[in-house]
Amino acid sequence: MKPDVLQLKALSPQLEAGLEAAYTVHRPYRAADPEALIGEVASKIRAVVTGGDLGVPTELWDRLPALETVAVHGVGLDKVDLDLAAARGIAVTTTPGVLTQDVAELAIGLWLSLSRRLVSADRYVREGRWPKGERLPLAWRASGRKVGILGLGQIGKAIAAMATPFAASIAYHSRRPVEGVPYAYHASPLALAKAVDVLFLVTPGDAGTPPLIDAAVLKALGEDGLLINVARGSVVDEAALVAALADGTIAGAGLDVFEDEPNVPQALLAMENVVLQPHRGSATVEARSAMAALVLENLEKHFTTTHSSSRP
Ligand code: 8YV
Repeated sequence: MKPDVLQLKALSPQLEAGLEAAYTVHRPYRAADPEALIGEVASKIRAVVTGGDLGVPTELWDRLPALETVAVHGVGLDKVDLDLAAARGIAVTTTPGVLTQDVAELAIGLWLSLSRRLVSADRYVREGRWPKGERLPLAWRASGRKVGILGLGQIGKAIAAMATPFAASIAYHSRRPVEGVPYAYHASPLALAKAVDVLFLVTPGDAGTPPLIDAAVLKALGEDGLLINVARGSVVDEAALVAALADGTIAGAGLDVFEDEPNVPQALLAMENVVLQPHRGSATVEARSAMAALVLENLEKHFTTTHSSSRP
């Protein structure tokens, strides 16, 4: 009998087909009554497939007594209760390595778009303002800026490597100094913000702790400072960020993630000094294809090696 899998969000056709081939897949997000569907199948669900952006809603754990594994399509674990999973012996897997370059590229892209005003200049052309001779403010040179990276993991290191040809210097803050890197370490997000012009956020989110980037850090980044967030909305005090962008405390922001996705604060939509993306860091053909393969591999490993003998 195929194991029963609960898929919590829409995923690529490649991944959905792979899931269907090996499992009995239940998709509450597509059901007319998601609650009723979960109620019907909950007792037999052995695996949950979810995104890093969505995780596993707190109330779901208790409803899934037969749950053995959670396969995350992504690398973020901030919305998966790892303590609870460990206490119940539930294996949690992610898709590391295959989206590193893609998220780093988007971060660099946001920086360049913001500095060179690519998105607002594109709007200027499309809206027919060029022939009218309307004024378009000058952009800023990206090269020669001091770059800071909050979170020097795999993606942080990839951003540092990609930023190297542009940057005057690269510095970082992580919980601990990272061995063997040529970048200056700062002991806190505040110290890092003070020292740099462009601050990239790539640190894991943690909704349970106060945001690392608050009004004081934004003030330290300063009026010429740019903030690029490809991590999680929870890393930033979003209200403080909106205020800092509105009153010129910082110059601009490139944002791929938000506190309450897919809801983006209305105030940001009207600002020219922001570039906004709908959580697209890993959204390339290449990364998503490799992520799909890895989710299937992680599930297959679980069901063929770990548990096949213990279940009928
Ligand atoms: C995805 C992510 O957008 O890796 C993560 O944690 O947030 C992203 O890669 C998401 O997980 C896709 O399902």
